[in-house]
Formats: sequence, structure tokens, C-alpha cells
Amino acid sequence: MFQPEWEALPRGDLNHLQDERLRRLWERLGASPFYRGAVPRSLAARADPRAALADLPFTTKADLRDAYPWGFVAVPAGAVRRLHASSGTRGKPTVVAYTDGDLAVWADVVARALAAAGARPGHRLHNAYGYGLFTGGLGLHQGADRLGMTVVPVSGGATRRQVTLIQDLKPDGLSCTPSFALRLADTMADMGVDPAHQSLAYAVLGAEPWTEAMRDRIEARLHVKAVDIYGLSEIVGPGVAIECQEEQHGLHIFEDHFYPEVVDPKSGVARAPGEVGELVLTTLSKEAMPLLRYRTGDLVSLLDRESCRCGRTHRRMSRVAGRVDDMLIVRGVNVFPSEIERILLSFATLAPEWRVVLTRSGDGLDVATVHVERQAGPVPERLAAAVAGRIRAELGLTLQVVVESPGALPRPEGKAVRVVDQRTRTEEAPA
Ligand code: DLL
Repeated sequence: MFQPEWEALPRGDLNHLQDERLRRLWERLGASPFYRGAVPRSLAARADPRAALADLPFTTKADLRDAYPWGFVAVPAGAVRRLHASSGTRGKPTVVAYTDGDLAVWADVVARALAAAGARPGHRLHNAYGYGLFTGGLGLHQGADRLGMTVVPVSGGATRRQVTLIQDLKPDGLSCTPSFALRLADTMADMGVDPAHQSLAYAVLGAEPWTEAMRDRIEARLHVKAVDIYGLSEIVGPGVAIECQEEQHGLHIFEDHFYPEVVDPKSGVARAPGEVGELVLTTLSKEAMPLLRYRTGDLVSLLDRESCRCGRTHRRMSRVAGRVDDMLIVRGVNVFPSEIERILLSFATLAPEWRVVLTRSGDGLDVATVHVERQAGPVPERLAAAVAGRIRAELGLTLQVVVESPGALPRPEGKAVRVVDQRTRTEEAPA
């Protein structure tokens, strides 16, 4: 553990720390243009800040957009050391600000995350998250630096060159999106490089949804132990939560800095442990841009088991099942892309490259077509029909399935694109 004094803090002490930090947060919010006046004075006197949270309003992405760019910044402009932005493609980005103190906390939590994945001081990290406004590249970089690793800041793209660098520089760890990890595996295969004979031992993968089936494929192909890292720029970037390599089961949320709630996305009422709902996070130590009850849009459940073989006391959440706004509704049936992925990858003859394209038929009905690549080599007859049949049987969903040849689907830089919605385009077409 990088910071056992925090990561293994006894539960009672952790609760106490959260209460203290929430009280200080109420005070700090007074300096934020958005929150000024949002926290009633009476709250400061309450003995139970964690319980009091439930009476406070949520903050949403729309609030951040409306306040663009400075409306949430709670420190003088001169105290802001760094800006990043969310990777959202719709409309204006949301800008996030950091003080020196925020950057230090961020480096700490990412160092913790890397250590949980198996990294140690002196190890080498091949960091293939994009550098720039996106928090992945610099976030992992600072954390690796803090842990005392050697960082190879390779960023995204140029996959063949990356394979050569892995062969030559012999990194212990890899950090990138799960889809890029697969691309590296494909490129190694193309180049005749055997991953079993490379130095990589662990991979820290996140920034996009992925499934257990995807983990199995990545671990088998790259010969690494793969753990899931979660975060979002609004809260800090990567390092909000991480799986430990001991259990690889649920992500420990670094609760001394980020207070989690899971709520019903419609009513906002708390969900019990084990029940899936929207993750809501409150920052406990953030200076430049403290956030109160931020609705992440990510669907998770809190695990009810508290103790973990790794010794961390921080609560765990399930991997992200999907986003509130990602749920597909195809002819009245609701489905998350991750459920489709799970079924596709249960076919050994299919590759983990896929996307679902939504269109609208002439009679106004939604049509969903899954395009999935097959593995190289012989393919069973009627594979597409078998896949469609299994999707129908397990999800109650009628989808068209198109099995594409290896390499046929586009590989976006950055996050994987699993859902392509072409329905609006049909509507906007001239009559
Ligand atoms: O993706 C931060 C990050 C960088 C996390 C590197 C992990 C590794 P944003 O660009 O603001 O920040 O996007 C945040 O990405 O709300 C989730 O919907 C999704 N996401 C992030 N990590 C995971 C994950 C970074 N492990 C949004 N599993 C979040 C599923 C994830 N979704």
C-alpha cells in the first residue's frame, strides 16, 4: 500500500475523518460562486454531517456547463495551478481547476491506485493514456512519479512504435484504455511479437466501460494482470477508485478524499448496498473546485462486504455497468451496451471489437445493428444468427448482427465508441 495510514484507516476513524472534512467543506463552499448560499448556516451545527448530506442539492454536469468556465472555482485565480477538461464531445467541455494541494492529492491517489495494481518504486510504466486536456495521461504520469516509478510518457497512437518500445524498454506496467490494450495485443500479433515473452506484468485500465469477459481476453492475450481504474475529470481524474490485484473484485473508492453515495437515478433516493444506482460523489479535500453531491451519471452498486484481502478499509463499488444516458431502448426493451458485450465475448470465435448502430426504419421503428469482428481463422456457419439468437434469449432484444472481418471496424483514438446513434440524422433528412 502506498499510504496504509489512510488506505487501511479503521472504519470508525474514517467515518470521523469524513465528518470533519464535510464540515470544512461546508465552509469552503462559501467561496464558490455557484454554491454561495447553497449550504444553510444551520448545517454547520449538525452533529452528523454524513447524514446531513442527503438534505443538500445535487450538482449536475449541466450546472458545470452553465457555470463554464469559472463559476465553480473557489480560490483566487492566482492559486489555480492547472486546468483540465472533460472529454465530452457534446457542446462546451467542462473545465476543471486544481491548486497545488489538489495536484498533490491527485498524485497520491494515483500512486495508491498503481500500487494496488502491483506497481512498486523502481518499476517502469508504459503510460499510453492521452496527454493533454484529458486527465488520463498526466494523471497516471504524476501518480507514477509520486510512487517512484520510471514513466515512459508514450501517450496514444502509433501502436507499432509502442510495441517496439515495450520490447526495448521492458516496462513492468501498462496504463491505457482497455480498447487500446487490445489494439496493442493485435499489433503484437501482426508484428510476430509474443506477449508471453515481454516484460509486462500488470495493466491499469479504465476511462471507458469494459466487462469481465473483456478482462479475460486482455489478460490471456497480453499475459498481464488487469485491474480497473475509475475516475472522472470533474472530481479529480483517474484515481477516484481502483481494484486491488489481490481480489480484482470491486473498486476501492478513496473515501478519505471522495465521499460516495449511490442513488436511484430518477428519485435521487439512496440505494442499499448491492443495488445498482447512480454514483454521486462529494469531494472532501478539493480546494480549487469542491463539488457537492456530483451526479456522475455512472451506474454502480456499493459492495456490502467491507473487509478485503488487501487490507484496505475503503468501501468498494462494482465496475461501472453503464451510464444513465447510455441505456439503449430498442423497441421498448432497455439494455446497457455492457450486457451486449458480455454476450458477444461468450463466443470464442468473435473478437472484442464491436459497436451497435442505431437507425430508424421507414415506419419509424428503431433498428439496432450490432457489428462485431470475428477472430482470424475458420468461422462457424450461421454465426450471426447464433449471436442474434443468444441476445434474444438472454436480453429479450431483437438485434441485427453483422459479423465483420478482422480489422474492419474503425479504431478511434482515445475512448472506445460502442454506440453510434444515426437516428437523428434520419429525422433531419429533408423530406
Ligand atoms: O476518463 C478519467 C480516467 C482516465 C479514468 C484514465 C481512468 C483512467 P473523463 O474523461 O472525465 O475522465 O471521463 C469520465 O469515463 O464518468 C465514466 O463514465 C467513464 N469511466 C472512467 N473510468 C471508467 C471505468 C476519465 N473504469 C467518465 N469504467 C466517467 C467505466 C469509466 N467507465
